[in-house]
Amino acid sequence: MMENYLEYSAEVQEAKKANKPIVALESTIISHGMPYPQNVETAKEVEEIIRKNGAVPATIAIINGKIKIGLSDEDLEFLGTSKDIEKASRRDLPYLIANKKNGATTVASTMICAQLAGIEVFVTGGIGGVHREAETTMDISADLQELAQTNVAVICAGAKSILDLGLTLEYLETHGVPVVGFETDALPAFFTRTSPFNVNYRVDTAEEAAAMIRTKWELGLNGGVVIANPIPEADALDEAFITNVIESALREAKENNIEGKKVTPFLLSKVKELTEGKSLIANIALVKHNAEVGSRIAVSLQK
Ligand code: PSU
Ligand code: MN
Repeated sequence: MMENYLEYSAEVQEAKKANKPIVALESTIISHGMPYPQNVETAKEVEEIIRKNGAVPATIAIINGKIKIGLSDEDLEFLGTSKDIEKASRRDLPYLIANKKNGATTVASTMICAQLAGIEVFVTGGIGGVHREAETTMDISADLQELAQTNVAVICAGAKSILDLGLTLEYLETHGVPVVGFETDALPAFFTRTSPFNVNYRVDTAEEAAAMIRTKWELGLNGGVVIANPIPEADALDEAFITNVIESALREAKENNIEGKKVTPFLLSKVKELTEGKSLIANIALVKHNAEVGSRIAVSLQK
């Protein structure tokens, strides 16, 4: 049954047969997170980093109604250039797949597809979370609900402070999702290595991270683990600068009555515009760093 929905690249198919470590990658970051051509270039470089670290990359997207696990260069080019790729989260999957449409997968839907494909590790930039003023808008990313129930470890650089990071941690705690710092005690905030919050636990090696992830699932504690890996020092942005930028982006979103799934892309593109490209450089650097750490964790989990 599932074979009707899933389509593996030859590389991923081969890796599955040989029991090699596989790392899932999302595609919203390609279609909606970065401009062309940096989006496609970064996607390819990230895949290469994963290969160099002993794992096999599986970038995930919905193409012509198929859940593709592992993409060709043509697929990446298509996702990076086409204007009508839907942002596909959990609720969007059935419609897009039944109607043979195209969709770029978010953290939530990439986790779903990774689990369907038997992939345990997923590398991305930042996760969605509880938005500021969610107490009235109820805007909480489906990513958090997915982390509550789907058995995939997500390696990220924390979450952007366009969100309410405190409420995001509270939500994850309620749902039993451990937030683990990789070589850090502070919760990283995407562009910065720290935030006013701490992670729940700290690990200093890929082996420690893998042991904790394996233990969670062996105990039958379903759901994900967030591995928060701070942006490299040299690429981090100035905290006061990025705070100002984010405040302006939030103000503009409010003035324009942006809501629903448009909120996050709107804020991300405003941040990009207001930082004049600095955020893009930081974004690329942190994703590459996450790919390195994530593949080491995937290799360790496979042992
Ligand atoms: N945060 C980022 N970059 C991103 C996203 C979030 O810093 O690219 C994307 C991810 O795909 C994430 C999605 O899963 O946005 C969350 O969207 P929403 O808040 O609508 O759930
Ligand atoms: Mn939302």
